[in-house]
Amino acid sequence: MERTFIMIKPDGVQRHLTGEIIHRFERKGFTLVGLKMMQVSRELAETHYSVHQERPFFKGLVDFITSAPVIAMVWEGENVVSAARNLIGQTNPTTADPGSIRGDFGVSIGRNLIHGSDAIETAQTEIALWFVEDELVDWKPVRQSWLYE
Ligand code: DAT
Ligand code: MG
Repeated sequence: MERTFIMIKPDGVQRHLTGEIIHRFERKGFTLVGLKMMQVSRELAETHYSVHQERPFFKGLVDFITSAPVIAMVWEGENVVSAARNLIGQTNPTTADPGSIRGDFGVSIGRNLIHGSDAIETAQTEIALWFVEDELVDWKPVRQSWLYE
């Protein structure tokens, strides 16, 4: 089973979309294996977004992510990394498909509500960055045989 790192950004938390977002991942069929609310340090935000450090939006992005609490999560399921990116929608909410989280709730790229790992390797790195091993729970929901052949 694959795992991915998902973070509800400060705008998602402030707009009280936490339940709505978690609901979408649960209904889809994914399993929550880790969750915590936290105030992100500058150091963690800069490390998490280090691939973007030369981009003009980097400082604004780090300011934003550290401006108020976030919800950090790990979700599990078959192909969850790419499927979660589909649930989330394109980076810019203006062009994100209706039905996706960003398409349904966002209007600007700098306030796009949620982060999801972009590849299996990135997911492993991000999960290790945001969670320690004993914060993640191994469990098997009883519905599993109704989700997978
Ligand atoms: P994603 O979050 O879809 O993986 P990304 O990795 O390209 O997108 O960028 C990380 C975040 O940086 C993105 O969620 C919002 C912000 N961002 C990206 N491009 C931006 C831009 N042109 N202006 C402002 N913020 C931007
Ligand atoms: Mg990205």
